[in-house]
Amino acid sequence: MPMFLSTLFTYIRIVRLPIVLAVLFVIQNQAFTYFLHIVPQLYFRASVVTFALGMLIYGLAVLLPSRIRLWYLLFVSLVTSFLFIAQYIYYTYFEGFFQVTAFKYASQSTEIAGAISILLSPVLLIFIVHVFLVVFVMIYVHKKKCDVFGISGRKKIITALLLIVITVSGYGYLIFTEKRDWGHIDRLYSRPYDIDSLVAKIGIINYFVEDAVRVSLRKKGVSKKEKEFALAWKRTEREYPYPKQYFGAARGRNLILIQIESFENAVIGEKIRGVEITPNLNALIQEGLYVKKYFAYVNQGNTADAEFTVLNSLYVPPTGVAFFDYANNRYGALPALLAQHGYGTYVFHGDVLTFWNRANIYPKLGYQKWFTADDYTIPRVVGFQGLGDEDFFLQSAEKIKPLKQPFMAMLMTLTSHTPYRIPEDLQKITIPKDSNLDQLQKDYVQSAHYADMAVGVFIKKLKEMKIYDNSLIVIFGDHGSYSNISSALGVSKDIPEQLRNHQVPLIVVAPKSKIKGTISLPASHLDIYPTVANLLGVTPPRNIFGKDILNVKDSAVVKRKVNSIAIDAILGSRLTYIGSSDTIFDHGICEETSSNKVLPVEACRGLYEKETKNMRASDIVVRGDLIPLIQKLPAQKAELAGKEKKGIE
Ligand code: GP9
Ligand code: MN
Repeated sequence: MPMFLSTLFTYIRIVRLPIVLAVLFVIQNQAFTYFLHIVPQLYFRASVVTFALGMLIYGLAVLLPSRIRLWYLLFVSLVTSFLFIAQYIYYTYFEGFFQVTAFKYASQSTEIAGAISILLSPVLLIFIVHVFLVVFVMIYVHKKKCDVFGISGRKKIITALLLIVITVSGYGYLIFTEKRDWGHIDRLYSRPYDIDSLVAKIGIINYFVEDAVRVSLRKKGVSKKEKEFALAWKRTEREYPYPKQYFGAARGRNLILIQIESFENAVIGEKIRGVEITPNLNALIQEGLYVKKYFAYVNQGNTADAEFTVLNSLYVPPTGVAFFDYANNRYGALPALLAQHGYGTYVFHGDVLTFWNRANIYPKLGYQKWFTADDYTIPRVVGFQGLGDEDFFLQSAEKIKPLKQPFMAMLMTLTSHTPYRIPEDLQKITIPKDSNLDQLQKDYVQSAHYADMAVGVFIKKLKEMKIYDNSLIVIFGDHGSYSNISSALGVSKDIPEQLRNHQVPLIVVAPKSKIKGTISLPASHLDIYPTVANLLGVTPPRNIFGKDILNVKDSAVVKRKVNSIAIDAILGSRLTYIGSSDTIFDHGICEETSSNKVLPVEACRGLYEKETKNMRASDIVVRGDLIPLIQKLPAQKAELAGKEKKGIE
């Protein structure tokens, strides 16, 4: 045998236990993905990256002093074994992955404890086998008084270099494939969407490491000063004029929230060659209440941010994704409040439960049951994730039919998701050849028209099921379409540019009630919770940061810059503030909202400070997990009965 080969074999023999453990590590990860049916099944990529991690954590043993090498391997094996098993059981139970932030509540996980015996499966043995192997080697070494590694000097350096090469190549391969597939690596770390897909790519233990790193890097907790600030801000809050308008106007009704994907206000009321793009929503607007200056408040988490803000009336944090980073906070969300008032609380969405980490946060928001991808069949593939809105609504209606009333149902559509392409036979709008719309905008209009049709089908079903008249129906878009549709259709010119692409409709229908008309006060996702609670005759807790739009005279909507606390624009009912690029208040522009007349910037200082404080307090509450503390504040004092009652125009 040539010299270099024999050296190589000797070398492999020396480091064989860590290599065997690293290979086992890869097999265990494959088994994890396979038995839990995690899709997509990217076995090769996950194996390369898992091997890189396996070599790193087990290979390190070779570099350690001989007396602790095996003990180190035993320790690492026990840790990986624990993580595999814990994640396996957790996923089987919750359909999601355990997050590092949930450790603080580990002692309270009585829910899962009772079910553990049912969740134990022979598959779990695969995740322990390496511990037995290390123990066996330990006994063998002890008996034979030999050293399985016997490595020193130059070989240690080679080993260290080799470990670096393997690790860098493994993770390098991951980065390469990610860039090739998506053009960037944001989906791996800063913007992971679906944890199933992430785990499929990097393996479960890599995911756990990533999650731990993310948590440790994130600014956590709040200072005493910050806490005092948030509490003081909340204490200054005044109750709305009493008696409140429309309090209990929809008391005892079901609450049906319909969140339409990427649905912009720009298409509402618009026609193409005389054909309405949204005939069904236009009809609902006639029947109910329409908030015409309504804005989505989302950051990196898109749909999930809309859910977060609508259900909590909290700002999404300036960085990261609340559904990931604060999934284990304590909330006082709308579903939880309604559950306390005897409502059954349900959410319906055609995507998998791991998307946006919904599996972990839904129970914390107070949902009692969720219907997701597994609960639907896809008769034909339509648009994003395959489940067309019409099928989604038809199947959801069947699930709603037997529910005990009153219930809260949140339904979130999928079809009008980018890239907005739907099958040709479903494209029912004839767009003229000489239209100024580009292809993306044309596709968008078609998918918006389709989504509108699907809502119409659902409303018809609700009527047939005799649920419609006893419901409060709230329809809104989750966020903009990022297609510049509003400028293409030439609408929303009176809205500051910074907010134009974030304008979505808000329609509230309570059939056969006095809840009707158009509201011109600016409003946002933050305001649905308090407004709906008022209509249902339920007093919201103090942890909300939005306003009841039926009970305020003035209001404002803030647009923050992406991933920042800096204010881009504030649209107030009286004043509008446009932020400058250097984010210095004085460098911004202050205008009168009604006339666009430029005023001295000082005129906007009060508005700017109030909104900044409100956002800051909300951010502190989220970061510091302070909702229970806020809820302990004494009840608000009602302001004296307002003489002037601002009604619906
Ligand atoms: C994912 C779906 C779309 O489940 O709600 O999310 P988005 O990409 O808009 O955030
Ligand atoms: Mn969305």
